[in-house]
Formats: sequence, structure tokens, C-alpha cells
Amino acid sequence: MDKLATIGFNDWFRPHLDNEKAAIHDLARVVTVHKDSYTVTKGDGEVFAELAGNLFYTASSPLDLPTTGDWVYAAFYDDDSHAIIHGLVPRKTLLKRKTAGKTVDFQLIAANIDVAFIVQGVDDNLNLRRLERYLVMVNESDITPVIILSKCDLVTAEEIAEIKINISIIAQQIDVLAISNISGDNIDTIKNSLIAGQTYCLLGSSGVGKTTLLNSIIGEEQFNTQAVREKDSKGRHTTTSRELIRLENGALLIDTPGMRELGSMAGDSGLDETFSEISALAQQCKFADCTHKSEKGCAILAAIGAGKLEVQRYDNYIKMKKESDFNQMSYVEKRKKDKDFSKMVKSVMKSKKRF
Ligand SMILES: Nc1nc2c(ncn2[C@@H]2O[C@H](COP(=O)(O)OP(=O)(O)OP(=O)(O)O)[C@@H](O)[C@H]2O)c(=O)[nH]1
Ligand SMILES: [Mg+2]
Ligand SMILES: [Zn+2]
Repeated sequence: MDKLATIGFNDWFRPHLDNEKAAIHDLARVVTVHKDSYTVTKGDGEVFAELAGNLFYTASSPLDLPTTGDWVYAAFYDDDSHAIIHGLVPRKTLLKRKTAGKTVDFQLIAANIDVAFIVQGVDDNLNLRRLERYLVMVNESDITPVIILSKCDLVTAEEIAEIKINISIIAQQIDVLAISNISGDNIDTIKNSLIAGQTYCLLGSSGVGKTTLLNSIIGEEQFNTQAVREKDSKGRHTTTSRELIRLENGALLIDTPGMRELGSMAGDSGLDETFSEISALAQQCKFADCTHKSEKGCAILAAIGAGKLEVQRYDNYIKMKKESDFNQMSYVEKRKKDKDFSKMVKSVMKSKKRF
């Protein structure tokens, strides 16, 4: 098991192993996902891998397929020059996002992450509503979020202090670290916080400096970065794949491509944690099934009225709650909703024809 520990294997996984599979296959970790293949590692080099046919054909959703950071059972061939993946080890954590569109499919971002660095630029990029979305995604799974304010060389110390105060209102218990890849501010703080065997990931919009930060941590320009567009300071989606990297001190890190839009994730747990003050208020609403929209005795609306809760934060909460409720409906419920809708459309069309 020693070599596996160097790529993040730990006691959490042991009781989750399938003994039969573990007896006939090797354990390996997914380094990166290609279109129809994978790169995996057992701790000594990278190996080209493909899915076993039955794993592919029995997968009923993207959740059943390996993603970067996953532990898999694999058979290795020809001096470990290629491998076939036969199964997934249960995930300790999973970062996923809802894919665009109404159907509820997920795109997996990375598995078995311990700490997520949510990177936001202090220039044009800073957006508290977006930060909330990232926090919900991370809090959904048992991942520790750390907020990284990047490009601090572009603003004054006073501005950073103000940004930190604004963030502390929406994210009380979360570490916030202001860094600059140019002046080197706090790069060592991040480096020193990285623990061998733990898996980290970099999240955030395109152009905020995730890959530059990775290069700063490594101490050389190993990975490609690209200047943001002058016009609107938007990134150019320079990083296009997720790759597990082992750092010098033994920590593991996954850089991710900036996400264009961040759909809301799955359940309520991430929402409750991210909007904890709103969840606490909801407990005090007069009606247990309060929708917090118009009811008398709604503690949330009362807090807004008293100036204790920001309207924008409330709006974002309601919006994400709606998405979350939809995501939590079962497949059958969703189908029914779709059917009801198409029935409705048909009957409307029919009634139109009559006139
Ligand atoms: N002023 C300033 N610019 C930075 C800093 N860090 C990164 N940049 C610049 O920001 C631009 C984008 O950096 P990247 O590291 O490619 O951004 P990214 O987040 O990896 O973007 P994607 O890969 O597209 O998701 C580059 O031109 C960097 O030089 C910083 O601390 N200060
Ligand atoms: Mg990048
Ligand atoms: Zn209420």
C-alpha cells in the first residue's frame, strides 16, 4: 500500500474496498480523463487505460464513470504499459456540476478532493454571488473550502480589507487568503499549508490565475497560462483538462478549466451550509412549509425588512433553492412534469385549432 499512499490512498478507502475486486485487480488512481480513455497511476508512472466493456455498458449516468482523482480497480498488461479499468472504488468526496439545460445530468469535476481552493480575482472578476455558487458546490460534498483572492497586486491593501469584510458576511468560518503571483504575496502560506497525501483542487472562472498559481507553487512555468482579454478581462479557457499532479512535498493537486457558468448542484446540504444564517431564520418561520415569499410570520422576510439580511443574498438563496428542489425530484417526477407540460402544450395547441 505504500506507493498508493504517495498518491493519496488512506484509511478512509480501506473499509470501502470490494474485497473480491481488490483480490484480482490492482488499485490505481485516475490522473486524467481523455475522450475515450484515461491515464491512471499506481504511484510509479502514468499508464494508458480504457474502460472494461461491461463497466461502460452498465453505466446509467456520468456518476458511474471514472473522473480525475477517482480510485479504480484495474488490470495491468504488458509490463504495466496499459490497463483496463474494471470498477470504481466508492468516493470520499465528489465535485460535480449540473450540466446546462433542463435535463438533470451531471458533469463530474473531480473525485476524492480534500480541500478546494476557490480562486476569485480581486479585479473585475470578484462576484459574491458566484462565490456563493462555488461554496454550495464544495459544501455539497465533504470538502473543505478555502477562498483565494488572486491578483492582489492590482488593488490597494484597503480594497483587499474591504473585500475580505464583504466575504466574511457570506462565508464566516472559511479561510480567506489574498495572494499575488506577481509580488509573491502569500504563495508560501499556501505552499506551507499543503499536506502530503491530501488532494487539493483549484476552482474558479477562466483567467483568475489558477494555473499561474500552480506554477508559482511548483516554482517553474510548467503549465500553460494565457493573458485575459483586454476588453472585459475574461479568461480564454487556457486549461482544457483536469490532471492530477503530485507536488514536491507529496501533496496532490488538480487544476481545472475555468467554468463558463456554474449551474446549481444537487441537494440541500450545500445550500444550508452556505446560507446558514438563512436556514437558521427559516426555523423561526411561523409555518413549517413557509416558502419565504409572502407568508405572514416569515422570519426571513422579517429579517430583510429589518435590514438584517441583504436582498441580493436572499434572491440568490431562493434561486438556488428552486434549482436544488428540481434536482432532487426523482427521475420519474421529472418525467411526469415534462409529460404534464407536453400534455398542456398539446391541449393548448388543440384548443387553438378549434378557433
Ligand atoms: N496581475 C496579476 N496577474 C495574474 C496573476 N496571476 C495570474 N495572472 C495573469 O492572469 C492571466 C490568466 O492566468 P491563468 O493562470 O492562465 O488563468 P486560469 O485561471 O488558469 O484560466 P483558465 O485555465 O482559462 O481557467 C495570465 O495572463 C496571468 O499572467 C496575479 O497574481 N496578478
Ligand atoms: Mg488554467
Ligand atoms: Zn419563511
